Amino acid sequence: MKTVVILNGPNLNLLGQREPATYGVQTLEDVRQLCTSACELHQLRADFRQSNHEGILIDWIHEAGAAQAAGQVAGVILNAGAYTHTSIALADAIKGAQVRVIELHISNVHAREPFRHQSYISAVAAGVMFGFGTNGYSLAISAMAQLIQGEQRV
Ligand code: CA2
Repeated sequence: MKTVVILNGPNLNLLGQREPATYGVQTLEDVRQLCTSACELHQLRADFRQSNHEGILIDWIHEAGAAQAAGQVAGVILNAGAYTHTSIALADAIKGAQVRVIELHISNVHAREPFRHQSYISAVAAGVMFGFGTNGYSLAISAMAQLIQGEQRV
């Protein structure tokens, strides 16, 4: 059974506590449980993490790349939070680790401030999911399952 690594960046620990109009009412713990259930439906395991620190996210991407190469990890679902719009280092890590990434945002970033329209992650991602609220995590897990389907048959 392969693992989907679900990485959440800065301030996402505040989910469900503030800004419900933008991010909904579910807490990060609710999202973790949603991801565990969605992974089970696809015979996958969820490894769900959050950090407010860019370097830690980079270390986790490297770790996921090595585990993907070893056949243990399907890929990463990455909500990099505001680092999406600023971090060349995260993009370099994804490219360097050769890890499969689905970029995810809870909100529709393109309906928000112009600075949120820029993403350094999109260019190195297999796909992007945004604007579906926290249900986007479940949709991204389905997308990840489909992405690796051909690979698993070989
Ligand atoms: O829509 C998303 O998922 C974002 O990645 C969330 C980031 C934001 O900087 C991106 O542009 C879009 C912000 C995460 C902060 O989350 C909070 C949740 C509740 C209260 C305060 C912040």
